[in-house]
Amino acid sequence: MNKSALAIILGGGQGSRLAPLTESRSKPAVPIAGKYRLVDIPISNCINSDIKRMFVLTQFNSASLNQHIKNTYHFSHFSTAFVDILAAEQTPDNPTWFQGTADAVRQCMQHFMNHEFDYALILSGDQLYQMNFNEMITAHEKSGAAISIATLPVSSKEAPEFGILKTNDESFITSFIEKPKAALLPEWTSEVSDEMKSEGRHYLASMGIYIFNRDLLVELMSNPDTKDFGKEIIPQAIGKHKVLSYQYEGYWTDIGNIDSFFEANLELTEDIPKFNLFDNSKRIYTRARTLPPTKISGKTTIEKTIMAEGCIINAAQINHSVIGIRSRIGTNSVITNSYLMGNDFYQNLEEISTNQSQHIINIGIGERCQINNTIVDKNCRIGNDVKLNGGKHLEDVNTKWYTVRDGIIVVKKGVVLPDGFSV
Ligand code: ADQ
Ligand code: ADP
Repeated sequence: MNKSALAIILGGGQGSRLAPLTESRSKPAVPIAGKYRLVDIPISNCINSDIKRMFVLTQFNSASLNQHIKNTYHFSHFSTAFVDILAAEQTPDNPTWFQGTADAVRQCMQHFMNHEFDYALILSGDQLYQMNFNEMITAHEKSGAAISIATLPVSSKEAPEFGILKTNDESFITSFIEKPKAALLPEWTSEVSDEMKSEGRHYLASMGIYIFNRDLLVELMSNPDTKDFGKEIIPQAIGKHKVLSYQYEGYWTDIGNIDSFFEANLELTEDIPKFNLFDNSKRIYTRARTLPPTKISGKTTIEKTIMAEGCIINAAQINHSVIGIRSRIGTNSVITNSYLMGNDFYQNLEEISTNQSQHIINIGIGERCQINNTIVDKNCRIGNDVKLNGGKHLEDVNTKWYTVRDGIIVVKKGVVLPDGFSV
């Protein structure tokens, strides 16, 4: 096990950009790819890099996050490995929630200081990527840097959403600007590889993945006025400390809003997805649930779809979709370009037939439904003949049952949509 690094995973602030998926759960617990949760990505990257001491910092500690971590990440009694959740606490000194990413780290420093480590590896909780952090730690050590930032070339369209930086010949960062306005961009181009140039990616962006030497982190965290890594800590460190840019060119995407979350999930259905769930050496771990195999009972046509375990499918057609654990889809229903998160439990046969006789809608998707460009959160009860047709023709709205963001319909967790409901 890598004993020099301690991982700190920033699990999320209010999570408003992923609402309504974060209305009833903390962001790290949001289900992705049909059977995982967001937090499984950084934790798996750490495990695959042999970094097995991890803290997950979250604004609120939901039952589902606790349950997931407790049931998933079991290490040997003979090792010092752990995954601990640290939620924002009100104490006499700190009456408020985390005020930003650096404030979150600051408020938890006493927990980190109980451990021996040379480097704090600070990670975001809402990114999809597979990265070996040891290569970054080696580059950090070799360069003699005090801070390293993983960086990636991006296009001018993406640049305003990121911290953008420039480096010298030795890859040390000479200047940094957090989320520059488009008008400022021409001053911020960097020399990038020919491949990146051909893709129009001329700007070096911070991936929000940092290594800090322990002593420097302690020093920087003693200043309570700095609340955020991107806005204050990093820009103020440039020129004062050696800050290395560790350039990465693999697949990496931010999944912090509904649009990018939806896209990243549906991209997993490509022939050769950029994010590879089928790689033995870079496994993504999650809870082992002992679910039954998925059963396809009807004459369902399935194309470009990933389907998790334990589903009962009678649908007519499923195309370009991600179908989560324990999903149930009724006859003649058509699911396209959608992510069904699935269900947390099965109803027993008695309950299903009692519900049917009393016209109560069962868990899952009913018969003759048409669902397109939609995310259906867990445990929803969708009646028969329901039509959910997301797309750019829809304006953003937020109702009791669903939200529309960027044309994507998000059906809220556990809602009941009556027969014939349509959007
Ligand atoms: P953003 O992603 O916009 O930019 P931020 O919103 O601070 O930065 O989030 C970083 C991570 O910390 C996310 O995983 C978020 O969920 C989490 N987080 C935010 N507030 C938190 C809080 N109060 N408590 C716990 N966790 C919290 C950052 C950098 C940019 C960089 C991009 C790359 O500031 O420079 O380019 O990441 O995505
Ligand atoms: P999420 O994180 O998706 O919001 P929850 O934490 O609320 O999910 O629920 C996850 C767990 O709760 C599952 O392991 C499931 O066993 C249990 N659960 C939730 N609702 C029910 C229910 N009505 N009956 C039985 N188990 C349930």
